[in-house]
Amino acid sequence: NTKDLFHPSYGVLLSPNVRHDPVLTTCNCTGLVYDVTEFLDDHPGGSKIILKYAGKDATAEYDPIHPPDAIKTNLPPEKHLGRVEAGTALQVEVKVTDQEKLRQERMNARPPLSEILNLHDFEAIARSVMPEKAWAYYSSAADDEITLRENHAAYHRVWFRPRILRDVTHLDWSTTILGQKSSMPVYITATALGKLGHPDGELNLTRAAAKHGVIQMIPTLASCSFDQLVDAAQPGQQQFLQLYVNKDREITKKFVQHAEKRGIKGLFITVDAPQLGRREKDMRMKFEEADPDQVSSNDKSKEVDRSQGAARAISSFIDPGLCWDDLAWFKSITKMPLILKGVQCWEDALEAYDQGMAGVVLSNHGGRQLDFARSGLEVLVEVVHKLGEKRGLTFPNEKFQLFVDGGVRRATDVLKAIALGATAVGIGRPFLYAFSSYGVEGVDHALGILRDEFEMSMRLLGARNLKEVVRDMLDASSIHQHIVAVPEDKLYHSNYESMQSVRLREI
Ligand code: 173
Repeated sequence: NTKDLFHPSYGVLLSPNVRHDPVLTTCNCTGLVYDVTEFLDDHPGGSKIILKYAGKDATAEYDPIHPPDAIKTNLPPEKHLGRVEAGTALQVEVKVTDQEKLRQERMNARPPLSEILNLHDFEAIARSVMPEKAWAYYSSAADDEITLRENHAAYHRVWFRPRILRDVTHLDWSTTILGQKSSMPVYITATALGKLGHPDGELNLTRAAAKHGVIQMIPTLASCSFDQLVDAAQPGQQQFLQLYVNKDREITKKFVQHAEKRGIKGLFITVDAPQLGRREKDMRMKFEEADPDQVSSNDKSKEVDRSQGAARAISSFIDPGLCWDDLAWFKSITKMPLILKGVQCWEDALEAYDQGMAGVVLSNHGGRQLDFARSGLEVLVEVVHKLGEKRGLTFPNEKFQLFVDGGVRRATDVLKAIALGATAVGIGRPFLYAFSSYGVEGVDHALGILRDEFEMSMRLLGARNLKEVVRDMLDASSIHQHIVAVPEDKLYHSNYESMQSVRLREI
């Protein structure tokens, strides 16, 4: 009896791919029903949210924040109650709000991709066309978002010293990252919950990365399952894995060894998130907040405070006890190159080198962790200097590779990091914005823009390949000055037309 399956105390219906169908007002009747009664207290996101959807189609809320294999992994087979016959399920009204209708209209008013000229443009469009919750989650950063802004601003304090009269007819900006070929010194860095922005989630990144010969770093908290993303890769396409370390090391061990078997070429262990930063924009969204009237939980201590935002709700498995002593264990369970992601000073970079890591990502997690952490670019300068002084290393270095992420929007930004000694640079949010507004074509276009920018910038810099992008091509003397005053050039300014972001067409 279908009605029993939907008894409000336990039935949760999950049906794939209903979320982005704007005309859908009832549940998809090929859906599956699960008894989650006994799982309630174990749900990392608390029981409230499950009870809110008990007896209803939970797919739309469930899908973006759980990988497809989450049910199989967490719920014993006897709790999989079965499939609902077409037409027999309770018809669950999914109201399309006025706000959602407006969003759809804005989506239809997107300019064609040919009008998207740079990575900033994707951000301007995504802001208007993404679901509000998704925008809040992706764009938010810690506290006052000072580090978020500094990440980009740091690039403005580094200037070029271009060289002239070199034959720049033929150019090559391809490189090798951890021994893997990449068409540019850029990789797609890990960002969680891709399906908040687009039904195909991180698959958009896998597909576009294949086309452009760039490497994708698969996030632990992808909306798509790890295997889905690996399966989607083309022959020869390489992927890295970003790892959040579980308090239960057996789970982590299994995941890491599975990743190695599946051909992952580098393990990026996140070390800057023993607790998630306060992303207030996301928190205010009160992600999936349960309706208090419908909640009948009498054990408040088991509840997760949902006002803490999407990320915090699903991050309780991350081990704040992770420490330097664990690195030997990682070396014992995998042969993949190990990279620490989220190193923020030369002392820790040196320790990582001494402990045999293959590299470090100088990163502050896109400004989403400790506010007033310095930019990766600034940290790069001190790391190159100090590791040279202490261990005689020169960069870029095959054996110990330096990566930077955060605030990168232009090929010129990337080239500054390369000239300072980085092997490659990670770009995250811009690709999320690209697929959230244009799907896989958006990411394809974004990578195409970067390619074009590399071509022009290398030619104008007088560098025919990345080996020729050297420290002497930069003036980075202001990098440690967090505010640089420049005398205002009044004549110049009076002639200067302020820049505009790309705009929606008339609605
Ligand atoms: O930055 C993040 O939002 C992030 O890394 C994360 C961590 C835990 C859960 C979801 C996202």
